[in-house]
Amino acid sequence: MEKTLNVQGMSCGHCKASVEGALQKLDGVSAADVNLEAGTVVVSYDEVNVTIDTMVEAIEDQGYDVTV
Ligand SMILES: [Cu+2]
Repeated sequence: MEKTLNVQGMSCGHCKASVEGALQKLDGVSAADVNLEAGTVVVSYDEVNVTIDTMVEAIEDQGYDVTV
């Protein structure tokens, strides 16, 4: 599955790395790619092992707001 999440507050390469790293640490996430200009992250994941809620929480834990 692939899902695009809208993430508020990402402004630089550090933000990109934080969000991508938090997602890639999760079981079931195979890839995460932040687009800073668009304010989005595209996540490739296995829905058997991870939920959208878990991904949202992981991003929020880094200090960013998410809209699905
Ligand atoms: Cu930043």
